[in-house]
Amino acid sequence: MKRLLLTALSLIGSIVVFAQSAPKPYGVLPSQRQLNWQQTDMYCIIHFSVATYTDKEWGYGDENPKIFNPSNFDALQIVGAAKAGGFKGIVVVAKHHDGFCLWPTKTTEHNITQSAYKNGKGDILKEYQLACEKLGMKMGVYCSPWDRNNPLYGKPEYVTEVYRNQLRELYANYGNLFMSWHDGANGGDGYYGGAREVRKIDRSTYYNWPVNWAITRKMQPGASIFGDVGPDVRWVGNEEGHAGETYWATYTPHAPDAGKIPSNGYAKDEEGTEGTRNGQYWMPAECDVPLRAGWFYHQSQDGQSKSAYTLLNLYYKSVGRGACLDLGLSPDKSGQLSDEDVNILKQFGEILKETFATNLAKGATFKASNVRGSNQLKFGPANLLDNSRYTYWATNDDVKTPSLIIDLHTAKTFNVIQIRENIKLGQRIEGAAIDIWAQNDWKQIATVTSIGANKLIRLPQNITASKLRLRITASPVCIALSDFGLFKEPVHLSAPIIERDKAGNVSIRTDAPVGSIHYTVDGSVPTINSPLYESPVAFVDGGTVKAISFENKDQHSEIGNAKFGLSKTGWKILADQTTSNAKSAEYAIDENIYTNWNTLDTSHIITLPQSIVVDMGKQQPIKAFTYLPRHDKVGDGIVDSYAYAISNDGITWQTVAEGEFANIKSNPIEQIIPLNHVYNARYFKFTAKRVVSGNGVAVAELGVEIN
Ligand code: FUL
Repeated sequence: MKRLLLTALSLIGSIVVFAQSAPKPYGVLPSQRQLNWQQTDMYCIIHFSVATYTDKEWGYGDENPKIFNPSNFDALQIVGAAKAGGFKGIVVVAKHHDGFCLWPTKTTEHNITQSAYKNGKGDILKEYQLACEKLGMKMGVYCSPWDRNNPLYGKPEYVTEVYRNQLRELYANYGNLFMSWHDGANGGDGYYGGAREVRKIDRSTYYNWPVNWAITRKMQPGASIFGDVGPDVRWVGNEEGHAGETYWATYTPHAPDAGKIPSNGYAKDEEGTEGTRNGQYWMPAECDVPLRAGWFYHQSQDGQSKSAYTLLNLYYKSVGRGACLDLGLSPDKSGQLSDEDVNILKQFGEILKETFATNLAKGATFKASNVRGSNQLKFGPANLLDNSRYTYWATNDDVKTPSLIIDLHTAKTFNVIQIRENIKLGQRIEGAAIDIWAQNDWKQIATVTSIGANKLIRLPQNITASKLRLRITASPVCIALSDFGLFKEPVHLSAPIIERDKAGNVSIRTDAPVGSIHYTVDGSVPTINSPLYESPVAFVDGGTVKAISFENKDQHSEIGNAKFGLSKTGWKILADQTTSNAKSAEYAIDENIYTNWNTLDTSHIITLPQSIVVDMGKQQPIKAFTYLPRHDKVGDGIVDSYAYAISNDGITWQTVAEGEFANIKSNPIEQIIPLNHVYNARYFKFTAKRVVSGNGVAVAELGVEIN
């Protein structure tokens, strides 16, 4: 009888165990569409349009469609290069702010049918679609809401008759899209059918976004909608390609002005970098960053593309923090990516493949401090190694800080640790630590402050261990971890860092000791036969310096490069001609990117324009001028409309350039403005006509290029 009772009890016990239900989800959850987007990890956004031919970042809208005439457009080359880089999709910029449509639209004349490409019979979108289908890549579209060409822009009909129909055409004709990208740059000056004026819109109401999103949902239910306010995917708040080290997929967007409703182009974007713990929406971040300095191709940026290892670093800071990486590619005038860019993508793809080919934790045995309901099958730690993002190790409801011992059985050497949560149950964990067993004790090697869909910890050096411990240190609820991995990134020598001091001397260094450093100063590729770097080199006139380091003749770093203008030695500010704050004006020519000529004032109204006048000491053949905006992530004082004048006596002036610095708020990189010919002058005057925000001007550096 007793035995019978015991058997019955243990039977009931095991039923209870098996009946143990899954943990209750925590907070807001991802939709299936968002889960699909999350698994994309990396994709590329492609900017190629009339601005490619006018060498601009933002076309004004007055471009003649005839200039769009690629001799060799090759969607397969572009999509193939992205695929080789490990990217799983592309987002095609179908229409940028200039309004030119790369597909034969019925909504405006300003489209590819008016171009010389294929005698007006071309359709760039279709070519991308076919290439994506052939190569098994996803495709998305970017259709700029701001349209500097369209005469109706600013009126309600632009949204109802033009923009929405453009979306409808794109959604109807180019297959299943994985993303629809809605830019936040909205309203401003433009051609607008010849009006050439400034058109301001109310960003919160003009586009009536919920109506546009309903069109996307209806026609492309699988497409994740990107925007400053999502609703599926948010902007990370910078164009540098990184999310916060602490990163939440949940987000509550806020308007810049308290009490207002946030919208695309009207949000506190900087909050997107980390997101909001326990935010109102599941709205993970996309980290967008161009491979080149700008989004469109500019010959002047050849040789300046981000290296494969720079991309790798961004990969860890985006995908490795639980966001997705969107890398900008820029076909040149021929309609293809440059060899340089193709090679970088290939190298990046190879490093990723090599790094993540083998999970060194495979074959490990786990000992968890707690397994939910003791149900090893359903909630046990073996689920961490089965390559599924959604099977998981979970604990009992009251166990929020469990630990897990990972026995690798033999010593393994790794430098990357991966941890993932099953995000179908929300983002739960707020802190974890990793220890290794060394000299008979546990030694902590890393900590994290969030995990989410993916967390890659890139260790500063290789670690060799046969036993590890994962400790969850903070979580409001029980845990649901889906993956654990250990990987080994291959060794590499990092590219030399090239700098120049105020006296015009270039020095080259590396992060760690190397065998030798070789360099060139004429833009050519350095090899082991190039001059050996021994001490700083005078480089007063400027140009491009490239350098490479060697460990031995077979093992070398990638190439580091830097472009310098004319050295500023002996330059002076003409205080009597510089508008206010002449003292801080020195900072604009001190070769220090962290100090600014700053006239911002909160106590009284500063009226623009404001000018700064520089005496270069002697006449110089000015080919181009450069402007580096402030670098401290503050938008106030960044100049977006300028005039540039030259003089030989500091009294009579000739204006030789005038225009806008496009996209400078989101991507505050150095602007290089070539003059229409070489001017010999001793003085130059830079005039800020308009700033993106704030009361006054802030300029990090001004420079001149003479070769
Ligand atoms: C920005 C745009 O203004 C840039 O030109 C570029 O298209 C980038 C991806 O988004 O907001």
